[in-house]
Amino acid sequence: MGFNLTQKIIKDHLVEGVMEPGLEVGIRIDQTLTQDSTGTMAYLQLEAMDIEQVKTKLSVAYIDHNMLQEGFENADDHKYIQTVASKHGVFFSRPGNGICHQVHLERFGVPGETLLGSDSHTPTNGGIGMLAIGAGGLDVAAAMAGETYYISMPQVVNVKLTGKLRPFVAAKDIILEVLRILSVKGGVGKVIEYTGEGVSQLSVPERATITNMGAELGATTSIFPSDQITKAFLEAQNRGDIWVELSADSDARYDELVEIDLSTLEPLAAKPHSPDNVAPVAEIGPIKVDQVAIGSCTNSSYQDLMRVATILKGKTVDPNVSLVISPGSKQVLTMLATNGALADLIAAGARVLESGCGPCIGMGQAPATNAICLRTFNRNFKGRCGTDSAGVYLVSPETAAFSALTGKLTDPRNCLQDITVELPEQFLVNDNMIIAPAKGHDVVEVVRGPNIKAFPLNTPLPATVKGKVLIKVEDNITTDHIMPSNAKLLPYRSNIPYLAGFCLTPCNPQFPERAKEHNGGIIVGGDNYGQGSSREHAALAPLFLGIKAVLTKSFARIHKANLINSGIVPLTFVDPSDFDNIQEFDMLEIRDIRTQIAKGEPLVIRNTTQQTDYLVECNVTDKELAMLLAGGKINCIKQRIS
Ligand code: MIC
Ligand code: SF4
Repeated sequence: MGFNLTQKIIKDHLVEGVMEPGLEVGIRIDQTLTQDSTGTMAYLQLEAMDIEQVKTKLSVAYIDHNMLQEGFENADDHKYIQTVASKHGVFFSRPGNGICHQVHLERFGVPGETLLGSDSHTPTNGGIGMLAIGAGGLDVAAAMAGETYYISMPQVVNVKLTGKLRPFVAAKDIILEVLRILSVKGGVGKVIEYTGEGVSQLSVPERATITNMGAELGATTSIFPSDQITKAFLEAQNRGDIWVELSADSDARYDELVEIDLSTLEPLAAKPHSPDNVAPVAEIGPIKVDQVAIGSCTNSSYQDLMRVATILKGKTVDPNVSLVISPGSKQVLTMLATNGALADLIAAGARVLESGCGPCIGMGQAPATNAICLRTFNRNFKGRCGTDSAGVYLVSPETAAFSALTGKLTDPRNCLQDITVELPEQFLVNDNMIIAPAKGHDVVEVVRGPNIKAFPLNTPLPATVKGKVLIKVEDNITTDHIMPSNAKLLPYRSNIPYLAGFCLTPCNPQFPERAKEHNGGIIVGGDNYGQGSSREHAALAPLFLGIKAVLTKSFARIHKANLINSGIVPLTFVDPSDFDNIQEFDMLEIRDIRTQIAKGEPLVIRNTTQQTDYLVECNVTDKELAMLLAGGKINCIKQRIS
């Protein structure tokens, strides 16, 4: 039996373990990326590991999230990242150069290699056949230090694309269809691999739109083969020399098959407030729109924005719509400026922002009260745009652009206009905003602003864990709920004591106070707890507040890893209906927890308030167990070194 592409790349990078789904495998990481909002923490952790130069083939530090500089904090963090990167052998992509995933795809990604990034949308580079995985900053720091990265060997889902997309149906509609079929937790423990004749119609940026939003499935990653289209893209980026042909063997085995006939797809939208709440644009109907935002690592490529410019050329945005456009990279923006498309966008009334994440992470452009927004982004969680009462619909750039003109959600198929945009044979390549690291560790002094505070470290797991249920939350709680991010909070990503004051406040504004009052405690959650971003702040803030364990029906992958890295015990109900019996403020006690979790069998939690017991599981690997016992990954690494 042959191998699928995922198995081939894992096999090529296997350091430890057996490639059986669910078993732990250790893989070598070739490249890492960080961005600024997770990067400060990652580099503080790298410094704590005491290594002079990173051990990867390539590591890049991007500045793309914290671009508003209302005070000194963001600019200080940029300086810190620039200097710490230079000192440790990491390339630095300056603010203005673009969104990490887009720039990495253009300038650094290599088919067949592994990439670990401190951002959940790292799988974007699966668009050129990389095994690209999102992780918490500490895991990325460890990979930079040369440590093996451990994952559970994923199941591999074959998404077979047949048929041909009809005009005005976009790559975004393909991934929205996958989300409709599999849901936001359908990808947990899986890699989504795209095959079939439909693949050959998709350009690399279109493939990257699909792998990018695979993050919303909760998948470990998503990947496309590396073929002639990949070759042409890399050649157009002056990087043809790194191309290799990669695909699954013809007799490859997959764990699941999803078939999508592209010719049956129509323009889709994910309705508020979840990326899997998908319906056809035609069925939702012409709802009035207040804001249209085009950009983000999902849909801000040259091809995307050229299509938008073609639609807007010579027209004017509806008087009741605010249209904002954030180009994905300096390469994209410069090319639009050079060929005149930027002038078309500006003339039509678009508000053009600098290249970066911008409104996608609430860095400005918060919409009006009760606004309806169309965004080409990947997440529409409640409040993420900066306005709690707003409703965000996720759509393709084509749907967004036509709707910006009409002021209503508009099915682009109704607008008879040719918007074919081919990829250029040559992109405009100018890497002058990427700074190579210094030659030598000692020549650089790391600059630290006053906003950078020490990160919290846990203590070894005690014999008994006891604490009150401080909060009980429903299914699909996101890291945006656990550790909200917006223009006001992002500047404090290197200041956990400050951020902790906002932990879980979208669910209950009293939570931080409660945690302080009760000297910490336990969080109870539903299914898919911690979906969304890779931010380890969603574990570090609870750690700072004294959270000892999180008990849920199930966890999202990266958040569970971040809890373990912080020494917070992740527990799941054996019988999910026990969730209904627990009340906030119940006192839970797990006796002899160290021995109980080491046995790998279900353990008993005593609810001393209600005088009942629950059976729960602590589903962790041996390595993760060692981290929990030691009080987190850093303590574990320190123990090993000493
Ligand atoms: C996001 O899209 O939520 C972010 C902001 O890019 C996060 C990273 C972060 O919280 O800094 C992600 O996706 O991992
Ligand atoms: Fe940036 Fe948004 Fe992409 Fe996150 S999802 S990396 S905030 S553009």
